[in-house]
Amino acid sequence: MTYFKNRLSALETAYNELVIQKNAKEKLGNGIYDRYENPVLTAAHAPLFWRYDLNPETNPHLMERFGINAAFNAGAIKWNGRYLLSVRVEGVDRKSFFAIAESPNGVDNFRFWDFPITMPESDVPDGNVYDMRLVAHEDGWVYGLFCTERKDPNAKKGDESSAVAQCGIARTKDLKTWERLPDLKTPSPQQRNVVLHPEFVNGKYALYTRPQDGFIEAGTGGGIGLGFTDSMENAVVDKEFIVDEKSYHTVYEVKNGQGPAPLKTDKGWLHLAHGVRNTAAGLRYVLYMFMTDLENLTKVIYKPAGYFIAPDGYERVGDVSNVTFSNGWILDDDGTVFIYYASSDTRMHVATSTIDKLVDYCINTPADGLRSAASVERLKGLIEKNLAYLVGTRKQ
Ligand code: M1P
Repeated sequence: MTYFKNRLSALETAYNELVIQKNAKEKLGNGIYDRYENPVLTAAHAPLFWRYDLNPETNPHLMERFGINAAFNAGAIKWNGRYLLSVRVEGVDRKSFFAIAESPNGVDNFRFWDFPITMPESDVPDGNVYDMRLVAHEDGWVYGLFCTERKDPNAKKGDESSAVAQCGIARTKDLKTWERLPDLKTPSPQQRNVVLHPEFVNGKYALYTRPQDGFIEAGTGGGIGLGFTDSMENAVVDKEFIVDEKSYHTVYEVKNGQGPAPLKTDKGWLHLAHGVRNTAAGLRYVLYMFMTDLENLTKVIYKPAGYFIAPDGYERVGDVSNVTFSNGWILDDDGTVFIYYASSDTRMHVATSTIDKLVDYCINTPADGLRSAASVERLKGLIEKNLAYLVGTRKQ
């Protein structure tokens, strides 16, 4: 009993120290956004009463009974003045589920609600669910669109890894009780990273898609698509218009996918997405940004070259190393943008910026010239401009 009490007390101390830990901006940064010193959520943020049987009679060794492996790829929403994340929590059994974590300020003190989300299943049970995007649509519902993955019914005998990914859809009014709607139907054999646009477009719901041939490979598919459906209760997209293609020798040459729903600005819709390229060490996932026209959602109007956020320092290492992934951000009334991103399929971080800075970044960062020589010309242009400016200021 002494052992149990001492161990529980030590566990509680460590947990409480973790969840009240303050977060501070990293020094200097790049002027576009600020990273923070600590992750906002990790597996260790899961409450002790999720992980342990706390009754000494039934768990005298105070062992974990439900291990949590990771907390990552979270959707985000501001709700009653609080910053909420719909976190992809992954158990040691590799199954993901969703749980809401709440913070008073968006950068620290995130705590999970007592219970995870009970996501109703559809007619064909989900094998695994993950990466939920939360969108408060102008129709009055909050939608959660996520990936539902099931074993490929056509997998050959002995093939235990082929899967089919599709877009699961649920909606709620309180983030507690969820109504499951039928999965999205599209012409593509596989779908991940489907995101609901927050406004109606010509009276229809608009959905960003990611048509893909295989479970991992984009194949002849790929790119961020846009399609329309009359209803979310039986969502059907007949045609996907490619908004942003994958392209050779870029950070999104293998595949890409929409992050959270885009933010509306007076200069256009601001998008955060992930791009994937291949390396000798495997796939590398980075975040990038672009803007689309306010009227024509398929028209990219600004797209800075390269990545916006890439794995840095300890972010590079995790269950799936060299990955940054985002499916949630929050725009505050004062223009602050909280960008929630996961590193290496393991933990959640925040970066903060403002809507003005992000629009400036998109408009004034040169686009990818797609050739080394074009990059050199662009750099020379900046150097010449700066040197002329510096000489001019010295003369004054
Ligand atoms: O492991 C990296 C990411 O891989 C997938 O993303 P995509 O569909 O673009 O390949 C997803 O499984 C995602 O959850 C994961 O973070």
